[in-house]
Amino acid sequence: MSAKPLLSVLNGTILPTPPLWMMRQAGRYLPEYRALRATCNGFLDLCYNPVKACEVTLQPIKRFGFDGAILFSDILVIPHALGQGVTFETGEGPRLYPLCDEALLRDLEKRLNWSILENVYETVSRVKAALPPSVTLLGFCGAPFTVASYMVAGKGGDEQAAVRLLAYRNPHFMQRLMGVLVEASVDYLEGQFKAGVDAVQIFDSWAGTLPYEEYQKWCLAPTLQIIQKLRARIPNAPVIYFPRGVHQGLSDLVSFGLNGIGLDWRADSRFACETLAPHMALQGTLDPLLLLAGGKALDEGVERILEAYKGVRHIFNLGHGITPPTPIEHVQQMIDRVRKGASSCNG
Ligand code: 1CP
Repeated sequence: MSAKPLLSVLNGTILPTPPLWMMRQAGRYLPEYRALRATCNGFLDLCYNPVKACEVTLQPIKRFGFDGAILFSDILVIPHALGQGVTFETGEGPRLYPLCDEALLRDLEKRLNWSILENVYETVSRVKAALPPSVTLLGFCGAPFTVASYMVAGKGGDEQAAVRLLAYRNPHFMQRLMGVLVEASVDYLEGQFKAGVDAVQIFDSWAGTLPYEEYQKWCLAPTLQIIQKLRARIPNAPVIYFPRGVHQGLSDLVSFGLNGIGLDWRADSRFACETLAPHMALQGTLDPLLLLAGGKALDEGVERILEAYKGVRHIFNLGHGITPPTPIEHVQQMIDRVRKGASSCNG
């Protein structure tokens, strides 16, 4: 067996016990995260502090022994590095200076704050040096549509109406914004690979808000460009794509050369195993609310997923990020359930 089970599943191996990590595994449900967070001025300060960001990345690995460590950062460091004003207000989520005209878009093309990302690459190097060799280090970025949705609205929520409206009213502007974000994302992911990540995930958290044709135009096309341009620089770079809320348009992805697809908690496992699994690893799909609920419902939910994805390349994960009120005992319960009998199966 490969030294890194998660990476080997991404590269084609079927394992009897799926490797496991959790979206948002470094975050507010962990007391050690909250303690370290309290020592920082703001959330972005933490993202750009390689010593602290490294420590936060390692926290869930030390506590739970996950098979994957995801770099601690945020999808909104890209707009910030391009020069857009970004702040995080406690309890309110991100706030950005809304991108509303050509002049602001031209400013972004200058990448005025780009060198700040060197801090993120340094975090990657530090994590790489500290991780056990069996743990896969995951980098990430937001997909252009999802990042643009925050850049245009200035915040999250509301089914991201502002960016959808912009795409209808001014597709030319939207196309230019996508171009800026594709180039920025490729450079950013290349920097992460050069600093030591083993694979990357592209988060398209708002992809499911679009009608099918718009999803093809604003989610699939730019994401495919990122993958192709990235692999021209980092051959065979392993990539996972997470188009949250997309169901009808998933089969389009079979020709993308993806290593993995992130499925949310509503995914149809039979469709995924029949149509997608021959082409890529399937990642997911536990409902984060089942993890919050715990008890027998959680045990049964985990068992259903293990059964549904038995015999295909599967990476156990949630269908979206863990919620802050989730008790850590529930996380341990989930892990124990997934790994029961693992020593006799995975060697
Ligand atoms: O003060 C805090 O601690 C703020 C909470 C927080 C955390 C822990 C935010 C603000 N971001 C993060 C870390 C983060 N964000 C990671 C780290 C690694 C890990 O998973 O452990 C990652 C991968 C992200 C990615 C991210 N940020 C996404 C994509 C995934 C998803 O959840 O859909 C999105 C949409 C964001 C934007 C964002 N950043 C933070 C918040 C609260 C939000 C969401 C706002 C909204 O609901 O629209």
